[in-house]
Amino acid sequence: MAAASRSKHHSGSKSPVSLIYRRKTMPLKIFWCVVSLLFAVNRCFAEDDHEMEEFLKREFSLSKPYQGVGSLGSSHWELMGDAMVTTEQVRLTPDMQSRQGAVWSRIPCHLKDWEMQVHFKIHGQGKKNLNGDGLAIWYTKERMQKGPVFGNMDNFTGLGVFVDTYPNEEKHIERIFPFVLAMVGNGTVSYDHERDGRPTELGGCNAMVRNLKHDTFLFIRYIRRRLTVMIDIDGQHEWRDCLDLPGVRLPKGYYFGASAVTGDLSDNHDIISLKLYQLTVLWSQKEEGEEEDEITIPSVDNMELLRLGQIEEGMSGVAIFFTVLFSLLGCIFLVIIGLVVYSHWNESRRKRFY
Ligand SMILES: [Ca+2]
Repeated sequence: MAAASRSKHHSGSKSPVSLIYRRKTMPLKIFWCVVSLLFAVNRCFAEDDHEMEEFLKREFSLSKPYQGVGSLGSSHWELMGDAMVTTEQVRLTPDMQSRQGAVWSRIPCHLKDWEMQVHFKIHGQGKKNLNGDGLAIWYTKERMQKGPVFGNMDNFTGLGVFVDTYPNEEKHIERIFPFVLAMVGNGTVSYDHERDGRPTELGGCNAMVRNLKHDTFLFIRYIRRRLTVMIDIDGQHEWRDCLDLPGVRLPKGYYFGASAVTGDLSDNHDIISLKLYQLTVLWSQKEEGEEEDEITIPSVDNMELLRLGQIEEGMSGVAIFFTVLFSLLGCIFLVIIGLVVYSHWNESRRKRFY
C-alpha cells in the first residue's frame, strides 16, 4: 500500500515552505562544516545532511474545499464534538463558552519520517488573557476521544503539540502566552492542566498567534527520531525555531488529529489546512538496525518523566527487598524474645519446684 500511494503522490507536491526553510539554513550548515573541518574532519560528513525529498500525502492532509469531511464514509477525516466545516475552515470550536471539537484522520499513518504543516487561526472577542483555551495537534494511538487535554483524552499515547492560549498557572515567570508546547505521552503520563503542562513538557516557545490579519503556521517534523517544531506567525514567511529534540521514539501506525477546547473563556479555533509530507531520507545502517527493534511505546531518550512506570517498578523491587529483610529481622527478634521468655518461665518453674 505504501509503495502505491508514494508513486501516486510524487507529482508536483513539494512543500514550498520547507524548501524556503532549507535554503535559509544551508549557508549556516556550510559555515559549520568549514568550521568543523578545522577541528574534526569527519563531523561534516557525519552530520545529518542526507539528501531529502518530500511528497504530500493527500490521505493524511486536510485542505479546502474539505470535500466530504465529516460525512460518513466519504472522507479521510472525521469530525467530533462542536467541530464544524465551512467553506473557509474547519472550526474546532466557535468563540463560545464550554465547547470542544476535533477532527481526526481515519487512517493510521505508517510513515517513518514525516512533516506536518498546520495552517491555523485563533481569534475571538476576548481581550488579552481573557480568552482560551487553545488547540492541539496530535499523533496518537487513540482517536475520537473527548477529554480535558485541549478537547482530547488525558493519558494519551503519542505526541501532542499544544498552542496554549491561556495561562492557568498564576506565577509564570519568564513565560508569555500564547505558548506552544510539545509533550509525549506513553499512556500513563497525565497532562497537568493547572500548570499548563509544564511538568511534562519537552520544550516550547511563546507565539503571539491571536487575532492576526496574516496567516499563521505551525510545523512539526519527525525525522530520524528527531522532533522539530517551528512556527511562522509574523507574516514574513520565515520559520522560527520552537523546539528541536533528538531521541523521540514514536511508534508507527498512529492517527493524526487536531482538537480545541473553550471553558469560561473562549476563542474561534480554526484549522485552515493540515498538510502531511512524507520525507524520504537515508538512515544509517546502525539506525536501521535499531529500527528493527520495533518501537511499541512512545518514549524520549534521557527523559526521566516518561520512565515513571519503570522507576516505580524499580522502587517496588527495592520495597520488596526491604519488606523481606524487615520481616526476617522481625521473625528473628520474635524468636529471641520467645526464647528469653521461655527460659525465664522455665527458670521460675524450676524455682517453684525447689
Ligand atoms: Ca493553559
